[in-house]
Amino acid sequence: MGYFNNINRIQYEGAQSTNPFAFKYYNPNEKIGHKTMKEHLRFSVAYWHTFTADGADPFGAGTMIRPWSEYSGMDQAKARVEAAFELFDKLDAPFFCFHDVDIAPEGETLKESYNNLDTIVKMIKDYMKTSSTKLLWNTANMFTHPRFTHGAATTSEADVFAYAAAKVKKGLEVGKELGAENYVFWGGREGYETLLNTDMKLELDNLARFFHMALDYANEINFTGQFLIEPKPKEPSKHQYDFDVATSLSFLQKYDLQNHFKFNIEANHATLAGHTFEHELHTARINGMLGSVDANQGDTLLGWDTDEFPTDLYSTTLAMYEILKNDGLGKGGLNFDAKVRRNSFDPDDLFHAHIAGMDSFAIGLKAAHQMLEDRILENFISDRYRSFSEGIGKEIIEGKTDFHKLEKYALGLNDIETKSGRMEKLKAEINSYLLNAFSNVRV
Ligand code: XUL
Ligand code: CO
Repeated sequence: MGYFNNINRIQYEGAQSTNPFAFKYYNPNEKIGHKTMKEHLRFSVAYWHTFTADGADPFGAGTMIRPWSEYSGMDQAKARVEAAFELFDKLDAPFFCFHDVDIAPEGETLKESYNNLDTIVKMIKDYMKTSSTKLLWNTANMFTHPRFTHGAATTSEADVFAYAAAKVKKGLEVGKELGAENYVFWGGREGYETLLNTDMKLELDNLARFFHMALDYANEINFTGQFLIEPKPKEPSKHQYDFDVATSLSFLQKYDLQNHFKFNIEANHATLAGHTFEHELHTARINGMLGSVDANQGDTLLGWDTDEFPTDLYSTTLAMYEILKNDGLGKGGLNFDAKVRRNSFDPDDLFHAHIAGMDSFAIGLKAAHQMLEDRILENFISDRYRSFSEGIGKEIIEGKTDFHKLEKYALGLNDIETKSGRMEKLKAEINSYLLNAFSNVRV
């Protein structure tokens, strides 16, 4: 007995296929450069959106038709595990991710929550013995329960800080048990609503204390996963401390944490911060801090975190460009922190959504790989900055100038020549790479 009985294993059928339950562009074993698509893309299914969420929004009840809805409590949690591994297998998903409360219901007490978690973790571990799907990361949900209303590590209540520490301690133990490649910290309520009641310095100092204690405990139990911070500027907090990569990086540097963390970059969080997805990936990359990706997209007409499945090929191309320039994601992956729309309520939609996301990143990978092979941006950029590799520019770079010398040089200048930035030409070039990525797979 299965949960998705009408669906077989999703196969790559190529761009001509009209089968909605087939990959058109994602061909797991196809080599792009020195790695297969599967190795480049390291796709992951997010447990919360796909198995736990019911489609409820602030204006209406859940809509999702799910074969496990007929159960409740721990029975439902167990049914979800069965369904999850069926879906992972049918998509041949290399990874999955979860929060503690996605997989097991919270009990009346912390002890009871631990017991529920232990039961489900044991079940997941059994499934993982025969499944090829691994755990990309797990995390603790420290934002849903009312106790976290003032935050978790940045709360005004010491008891809540202790409770949050216990949840992360348990999360690291669970991560170790299941062989997690990473552990994620997303500070949903680590921020403030108003400065009128907030001791920001104490809250930030406490957040750093919390991270140091988490690192100490990971060392103590020999948890070898990578620690990731997932920046987001707002929602649910009005102002979240991990606003974006640049802000979070300066926090990590101030508290001597930068060598122990990387970033999990989410597309829709980037746009909420007023950045592009590629800006956040780029900022992380040039600082050696790009760890993993929550692959989704926002809606330009809506100002909140819509978590749509990624289908914008321009964005997946520029994202894959950054990831390839980073020489891949290492222990990280492309986690679909994405949900089907409230009115895409059939179980089939879960497959359509993942197929769409996987195909979109496969196209992005192909286009970006070719752009890099041909060095179209690299050549343009190195030419654009050529003035810094000769003459006065070279002296600036080599530290051989000062303001006296530069002033003397500037006084001797008659005409300063500037060159065009050629943005439109570059954009048109990217379009042709995207179209070629399509036509390549058609032959
Ligand atoms: C919320 C979000 C989270 C994190 C994990 O916007 O992205 O699901 O990815 O807590
Ligand atoms: Co996320």
